[in-house]
Amino acid sequence: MTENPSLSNLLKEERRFAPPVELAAAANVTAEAYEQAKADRLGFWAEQARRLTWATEPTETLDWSNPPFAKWFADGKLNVAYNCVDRHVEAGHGERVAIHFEGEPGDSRAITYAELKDEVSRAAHALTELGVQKGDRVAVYLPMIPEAVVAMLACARIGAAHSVVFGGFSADAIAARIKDADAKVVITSDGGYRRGKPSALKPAVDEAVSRVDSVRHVLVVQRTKQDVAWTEGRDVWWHEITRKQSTEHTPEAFDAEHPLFILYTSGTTGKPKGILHTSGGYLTQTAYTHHAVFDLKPETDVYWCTADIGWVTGHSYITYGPLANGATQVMYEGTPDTPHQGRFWEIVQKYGVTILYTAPTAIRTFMKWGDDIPAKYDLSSLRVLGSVGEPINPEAWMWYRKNIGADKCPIVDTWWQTETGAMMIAPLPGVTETKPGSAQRALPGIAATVVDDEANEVPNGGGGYLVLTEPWPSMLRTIWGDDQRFIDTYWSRFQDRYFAGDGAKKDEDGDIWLLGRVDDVMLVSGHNISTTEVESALVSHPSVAEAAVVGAADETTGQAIVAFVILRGTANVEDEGLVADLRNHVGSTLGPIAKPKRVLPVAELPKTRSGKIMRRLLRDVAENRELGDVTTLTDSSVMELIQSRLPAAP
Ligand code: 6R9
Repeated sequence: MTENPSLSNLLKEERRFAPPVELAAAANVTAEAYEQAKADRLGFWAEQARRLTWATEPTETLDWSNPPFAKWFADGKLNVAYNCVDRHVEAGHGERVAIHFEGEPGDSRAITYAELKDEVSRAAHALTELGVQKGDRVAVYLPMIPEAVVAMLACARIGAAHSVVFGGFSADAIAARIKDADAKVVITSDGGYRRGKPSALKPAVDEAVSRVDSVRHVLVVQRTKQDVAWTEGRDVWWHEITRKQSTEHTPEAFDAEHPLFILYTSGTTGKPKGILHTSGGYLTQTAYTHHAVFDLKPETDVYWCTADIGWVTGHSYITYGPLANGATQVMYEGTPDTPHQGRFWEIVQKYGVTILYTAPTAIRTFMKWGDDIPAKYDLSSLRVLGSVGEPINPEAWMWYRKNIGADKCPIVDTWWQTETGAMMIAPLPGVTETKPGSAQRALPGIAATVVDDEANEVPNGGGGYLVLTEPWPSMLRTIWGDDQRFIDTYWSRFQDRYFAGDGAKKDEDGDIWLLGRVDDVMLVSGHNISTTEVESALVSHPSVAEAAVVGAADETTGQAIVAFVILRGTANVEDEGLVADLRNHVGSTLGPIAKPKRVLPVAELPKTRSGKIMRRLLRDVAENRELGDVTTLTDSSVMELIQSRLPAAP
């Protein structure tokens, strides 16, 4: 990418936002943390590990004697569930609400830490009764209901690794994950509420389980009370088995490196990778980053992460980080437009949410729906806003700040991955002068940089590949059952450095800007162009709410830029002048080389369940090819919709 350094710096963003004075004055973490971690990185993490309660305090910090297989805090022992629940009750916070649950139909439930402790204990006994033992795997396929968190913590409590599968994934996807992890028990529900209707979950599990041999029991939470098929002897109602268990359960201490969970990343090709996370290092970094990046004050904050539990964001920033920190959080079951497009803001107002963590895909959707919707609600409780999942376009960032954050809340754009386990690059809300669209700096204790094809670090102003240069506590330990694939995928592209698979650039201050997946980078007339920058240029046009661009094979230029755009409320899809206008807008913002050859207005874009645009499917469309694997798509009808709108290639 460095052959054309100017092209990695197409987008110029000059806006700057200082941290709010009051927040900075009382911030959990100050600029000193960077200095401290720089002076003694391992000492810094050893200190962060003391946020946790250990049954045996670790004396070792990092064992990197067999890279890339790391061990963190290896001689320490702890119980993760004890850290997330019991210790807060023991510290006198049993009456604090852990979870304000808001169901899609409008039912709600507040669960205190004391109640959560009872529920987790009962569920832990139930799993033991069903034969689950330390070291086993349990698959979890649930909607966004508190039992999802309880199930994860119950597994952690008895030392069984959970493997959460997005509710709504197909029987195929569930079966493949059960098989790969050799799961003994599956925890599911009759169904969940989605878009105003009960939607069944158990049939997919029944089908998946019929195709594998390992599963002995299916534990079924009753949520919608819809009819379910029942296999006697195998299926067990959650409420029936947990009801009869004791609320007292002694947590066993496990090694810091004991497996905590496996989470599958879809990947673009090949079978999904089971990313393995372990206990002590993972919990240390999720707890620290949740404390530092959100400035969490557990006594007064009401935190809300809108992610699904099936995404790593739900694991690290709904279940583990916030609960390890004793936070009060909101958990919402449904979609943002049920029963109306103001549902999120109604929830912020109802619970007085102070910290909101959501994804660019949601923010762009809210932009499309219009400013007047959030304006109807009292959002004045908010003080920190977070973003995760994709690069956030500067215009979406500005919209978020202005319309949700009243032009005062700092935005923390957090870069990380399933593999990294916790946030890696993000501003600190009381320290960083933020820049719209940039995740900015590696967090204290984290080492990240940008390198070129030859692995040389690029100077400020240069672009290339994002790499992590030192091991970190919450790093994946391997790919489940496939150490070689772990080495090949992440540690072979650049020697001794972790290859994240993302393109990135450094600006003149050395701040990092993420440019999208390396697989998506376009090569036009010999120039590398990032999808993110062209998309951000399109989104900066007042008529565009969302954009996805791909490079499609082209006889003259190698690849040509094809842009799919979702227009804002009043813009007209049939307006030929608008298409020309959008092409010119990109040309004048980024330069003529970045001007899309074709701009196609569409109603929807193909996305994964975590909201990431699946550009490879759009590339298939743009090149008139048959569609590749669509199993991780949220809604498969979207592709038909796009194809039907497509004029024949010029
Ligand atoms: C947490 C999560 C990881 C990939 C990652 C990158 C993209 C996530 C981002 C971001 C730019 C951010 N990504 N956060 N890109 N800025 N703040 O999303 O994990 O689902 O494994 O995806 O998501 O491309 O490599 P995961």
